[in-house]
Amino acid sequence: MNDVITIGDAMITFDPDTNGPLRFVNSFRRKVGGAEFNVAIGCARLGLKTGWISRLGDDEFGRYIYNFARGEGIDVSEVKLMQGYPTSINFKQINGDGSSNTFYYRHQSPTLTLNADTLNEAFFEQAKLLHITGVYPAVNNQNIETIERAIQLAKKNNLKIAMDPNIRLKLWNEDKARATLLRWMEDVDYLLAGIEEAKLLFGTNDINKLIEKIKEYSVSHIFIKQGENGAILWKDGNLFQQPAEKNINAVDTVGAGDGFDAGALYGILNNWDPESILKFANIIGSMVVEVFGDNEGLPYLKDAINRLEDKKVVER
Ligand code: KDG
Repeated sequence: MNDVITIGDAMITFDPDTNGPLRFVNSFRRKVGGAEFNVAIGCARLGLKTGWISRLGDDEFGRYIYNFARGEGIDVSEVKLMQGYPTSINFKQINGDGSSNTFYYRHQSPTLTLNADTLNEAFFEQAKLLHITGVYPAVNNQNIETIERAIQLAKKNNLKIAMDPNIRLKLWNEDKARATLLRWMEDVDYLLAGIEEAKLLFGTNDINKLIEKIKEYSVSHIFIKQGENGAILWKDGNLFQQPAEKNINAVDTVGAGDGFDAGALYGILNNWDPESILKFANIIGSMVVEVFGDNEGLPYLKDAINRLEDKKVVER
């Protein structure tokens, strides 16, 4: 039985060796990215049984991602390598101020061969929680239908549903993102939103007003990620706050939100109290930004607990 299952389009991510406009970058490091995939890796490293539904190209990059996922212990029984569809790729640009831009090459994604009819219900019957994000449905229209079917299957089989809006305006416009994601809110149990995404969806970034609006849906846990301002969690009528971790040496902020999600899902599935969930999620997010790449910094459970307890580790 999987604790967490997710659906996503993973990509080969090319990380630049130097900062600044990509036209001046001559060398890249080949890594793997994809919002849902990152969450799957994060969950698996923490020890959750994790399954991933996807399609990859039947090519060298597809094989690399498949083996990477398998090596992380992710259940890849619903991942297939498809001929005629190249594995998606993206290039990251790191700007002088540390922020990043992403350039996608994923319009003919192999996930076009995955649709509502090809989702395997048995995979949902054997799982506790479905994690969805706004990236997968933004890649193409068919993926919207696939996620809608996944939500139906999750509901039918009593899975909890977690959603991170992860709004990528390079892939769809604000109106479409808002209409689609709000339509799914009725079925969401755990919302994991960045503050800017919450504003785009609910029209305000005032925390109290936001909570009032989100409470209209049947969400049991509302997480708002505020980057350097920490994070909040609303649960059972109570609001919990956690400041951002201090003394973080951030080198690459991409993937922090996915790390936060993995930590939050781990805490929820282990019935932790809200304060511990928030603290843990924050710590996982901060560990991600200290390492280059979208998922390399995701810790194993022991490392995360050491960090949580501020334990000194013997290094030599
Ligand atoms: O959340 C991190 C992701 O942004 C990254 O891994 C790539 O899925 C990705 C995307 O579309 O931005």
